[in-house]
Amino acid sequence: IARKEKWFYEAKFGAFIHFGVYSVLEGAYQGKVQRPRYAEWIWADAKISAAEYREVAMTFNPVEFDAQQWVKIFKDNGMKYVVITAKHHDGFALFDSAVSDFNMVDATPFKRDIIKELSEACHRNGLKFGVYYSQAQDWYDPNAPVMSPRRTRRSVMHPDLPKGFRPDFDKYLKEKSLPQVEELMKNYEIDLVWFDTPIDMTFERAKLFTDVVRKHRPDCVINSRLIQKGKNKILAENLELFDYISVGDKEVPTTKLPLYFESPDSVSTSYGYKTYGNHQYHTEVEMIQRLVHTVCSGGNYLLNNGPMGSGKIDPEAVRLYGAIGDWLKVNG
Ligand code: JFZ
Repeated sequence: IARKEKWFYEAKFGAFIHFGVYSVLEGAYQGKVQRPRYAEWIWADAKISAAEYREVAMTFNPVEFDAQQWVKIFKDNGMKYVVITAKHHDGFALFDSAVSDFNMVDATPFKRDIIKELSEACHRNGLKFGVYYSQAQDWYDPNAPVMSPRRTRRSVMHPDLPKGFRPDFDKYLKEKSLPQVEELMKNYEIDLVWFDTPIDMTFERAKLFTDVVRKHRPDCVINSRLIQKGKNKILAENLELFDYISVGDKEVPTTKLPLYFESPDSVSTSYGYKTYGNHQYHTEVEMIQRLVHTVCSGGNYLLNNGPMGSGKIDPEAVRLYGAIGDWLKVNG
């Protein structure tokens, strides 16, 4: 049966990209070095305020960004699809958004629509194009839920909030998250949407996203992190909401799952580009083993790179992708 997910089942290997304002900071802010965590979490971890983070956005000017060149690297090394952070937890949109001006066109000197350029380059080269969208966490919007108050204090991120502020998650969903997902679906050719960290996502809330996606792009593939945590205990009542299962990072499931799966991983210990703190790249042997293990267990391997704030792809990621690509050319 020709199902809409057929291309996804056959893809096996894709490129994940974490790119945003945090790429400029490389895991440190004003001498505060981020230790083990992911560089894309720097706003929360270095206790930056929204006003300060907006200042950082003003320095985000990736003049070396070249969609065609990025796509060539992915394609030459056997990757069949690309998933990029259209909006991560920091609330910054990499696309031209009328819903929030905290976006690439309105809040940075670069003013170009990264999502438009990259989606077009992917399709020109026969790759599928997907967007990561943080549907629940959004540090820029005080109405969005935070992971845990200990990790991410709303009052630190938004020092001007009135005392006793009561966040209204449904207001955030209605005014930002859902309209931005709708913008993405209407204005770009999107083949896959990658939701993440489903804090407080009930079935009813998740259904609103599924409906918006399927209304505009019935063939768009949706991942399980819309509502399920990155674990493999999938609730039967949620199966109608998504098309495939994103398992935990670097994980290969050992139990039979009710749907096709994808395992996300990164070339290093961070997703966003990082040079400070305890930061290490994996070896090419580790990467090839994980790719083989994942694909032989019946899933897709989604391997992340974090481009530099300049827009240049991390040379070490290029080298590791190249090593995998070379291996695939002989053994694939
Ligand atoms: C999430 C994000 O918080 C992170 O910044 C990155 O985007 C990553 C791909 O996704 O982090 C997670 C979420 C779930 C798991 C691990 C990291 N998990 O279930 O193993």
